[in-house]
Amino acid sequence: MINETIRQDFPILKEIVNEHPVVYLDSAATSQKPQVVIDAISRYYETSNSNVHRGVHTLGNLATEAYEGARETVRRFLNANSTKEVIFTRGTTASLNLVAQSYGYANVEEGDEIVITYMEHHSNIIPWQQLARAKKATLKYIDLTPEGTIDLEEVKRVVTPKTKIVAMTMASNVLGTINPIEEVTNIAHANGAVMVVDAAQGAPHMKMDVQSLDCDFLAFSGHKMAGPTGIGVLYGKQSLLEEMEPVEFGGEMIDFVGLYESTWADLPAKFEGGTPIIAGAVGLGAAIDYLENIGFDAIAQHERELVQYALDEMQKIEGLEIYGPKEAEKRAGLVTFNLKEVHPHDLATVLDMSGIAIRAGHHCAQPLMKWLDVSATARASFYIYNTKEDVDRLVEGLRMAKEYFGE
Ligand code: 7TS
Repeated sequence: MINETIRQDFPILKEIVNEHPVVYLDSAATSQKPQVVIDAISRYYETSNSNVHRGVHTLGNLATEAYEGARETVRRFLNANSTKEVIFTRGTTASLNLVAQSYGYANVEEGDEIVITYMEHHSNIIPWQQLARAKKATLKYIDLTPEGTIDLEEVKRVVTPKTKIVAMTMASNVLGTINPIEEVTNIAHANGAVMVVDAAQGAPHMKMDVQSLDCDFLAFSGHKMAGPTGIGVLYGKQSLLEEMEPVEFGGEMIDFVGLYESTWADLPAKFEGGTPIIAGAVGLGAAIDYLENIGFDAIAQHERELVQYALDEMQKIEGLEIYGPKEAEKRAGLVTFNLKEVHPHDLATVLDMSGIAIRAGHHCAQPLMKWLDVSATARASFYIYNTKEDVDRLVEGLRMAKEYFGE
């Protein structure tokens, strides 16, 4: 169960910010890291650091074991069939770009369609815009219901036999909405399209199962799930990855290099050109172990309770508008809002004076801001270490800000 002891695992939560104990409510941007993850990275550098896959000396073997062990941990977390389906990348953005540049460029042709939604993060929009432009394909958007959810009838209307790729976020980093990925995947497949899942806001909060989702690709970042920055994952079905071309060429990813042409290594090395992110993978493996030890059901339950409490308390503040579904069950652990007449940047600055860290801006989702008809919003996002007291501090801070701005 989630309790006070979890907070003790995160050294940064003891920091004082502007003379107040920090209240960190920006985990959707990046989560904090528990001591076990920090230690796993230090221990790797202290005891096993070397380059991987060189297979001659002992440290090299230890580093390879640590790196490939982390890949097995990710495979288990995703319930993927094989570690060949787990590609380490720099993060969600790199993973999605890899799919667009490799699978997309080889399979999308003039007149084809790529389908996304209005609630995507820029990193699940721009790679597809670029691909559509290069291939003279059409980029189409699935509209949202007024409460900011996906309606499967709308998905069926927009996805057609011309659609080659459907790309959708598992959970919105602004609305919080959790999307029906399995059902959308079925619609994509019925039309002969592949399904790409942006799990940046899913993987930190819920158990993944790529086999039951049946998605073709799935991307996530380590740093949003208690792991370090600079490491992420692209899951892809083996049959698709086998036929795809690499996008980064150099060391590690080759089989044979001739003067004028070369052949590629087997999966997953084919997509991991250059010295890989070894310490990052080790840290991600430790983070997954840590989260699994708490249990993803307990994590989801804790976040639902916090979001419900936050929704209830925040709705009592006059002039405060909350975006996205109003029921906690439909949401990941975040609340996005605006306080009437107060710019979210000013709000975030005033809260920071009390040690409360929230995010303000367009959250890398400008098309969604347009859909919401706002230029920016404020967002409080929760993770395993947040408590009802944090929500109370936020609500108190919002009330103070309201007074401060004379509302
Ligand atoms: N997709 C979603 C849904 C995201 O929320 C983010 C990051 C990304 C992709 C990109 O992940 P990256 O690790 O490659 O950067 N979202 C946020 C956010 O909401 N605030 O800062 C980053």
